[in-house]
Amino acid sequence: MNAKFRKMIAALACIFLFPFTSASFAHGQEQVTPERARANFARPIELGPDDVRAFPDAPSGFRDARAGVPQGQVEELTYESRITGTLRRAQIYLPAGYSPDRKYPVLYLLHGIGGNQDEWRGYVRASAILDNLIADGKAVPMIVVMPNGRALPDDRSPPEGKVFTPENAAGFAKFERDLLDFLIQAVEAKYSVYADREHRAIAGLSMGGGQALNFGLGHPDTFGWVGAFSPAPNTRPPEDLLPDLKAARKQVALLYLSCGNRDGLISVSQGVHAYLKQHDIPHVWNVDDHGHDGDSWANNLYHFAQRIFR
Ligand code: FER
Repeated sequence: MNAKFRKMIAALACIFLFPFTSASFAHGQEQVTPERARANFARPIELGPDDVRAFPDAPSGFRDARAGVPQGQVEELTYESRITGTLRRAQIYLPAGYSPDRKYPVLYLLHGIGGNQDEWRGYVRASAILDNLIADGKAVPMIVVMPNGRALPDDRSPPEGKVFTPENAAGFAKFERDLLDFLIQAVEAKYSVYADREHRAIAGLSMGGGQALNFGLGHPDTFGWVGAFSPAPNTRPPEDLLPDLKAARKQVALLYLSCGNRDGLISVSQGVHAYLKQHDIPHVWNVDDHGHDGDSWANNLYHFAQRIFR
């Protein structure tokens, strides 16, 4: 092959492959389409020396209801949002023995691109995880708010084929103001909670993991504890996540990042970890042996919930 021809092939490869390179991927601003999402999930997984477990998986039964363990209560909160112009719904986990005579810290727990306010409770079984941890004294009694992170007038989970669309993804970005201006106020008006950054955590899975990083690190005065489990390509570029590195070093009580080593989206969190490491931002980086699935998210909620509010 002559040199000119080879150059032409290289140029063509650049044009066609550019949308799938980590540079554009990491920037998270790409159009969301089913094809792009498929390509993102199918990215080759390259593991580096840091991409290992920080913790073993949870002991078996950690997300099953256990005999003798008092169960928290899950109820629905409705709140008015001027972002969507609708009455919105969130699931609220109240720890066993919840009493308005005490004050509780609050974890905002966000779902994935196809999910809704029921995903953590249903698919992941977050309530049982919290019940068991709290009963064992391994987690502080806390309120867990599981909102619908798709801030659209119609916020139902889209039908198959409409999940990876720019419209659906836009709802997850709009949720930032819904959360900050409407949901938090509604939670703090109804429940007996502490209302400061030391007692507010935000975490999420996949699309919700990207939201937790974007909104949690973007609003350090609001959230002291941040967890991102398998964050999706909606994650802002690492250098935009933490514009004030000095403040971040001081302010973030816990920054917890995890992903499965079988998850095609792992390059998103690898990019965040590399940036945090480069800039000496203390964080947990837990790479477990799961995929983009509930086993990883349940295990990482188990570890994250034990490390917040203390
Ligand atoms: C993408 C692939 C996956 C994407 C989002 C996701 C924003 C989200 C996955 C999930 O929430 O499970 O390209 O683009």
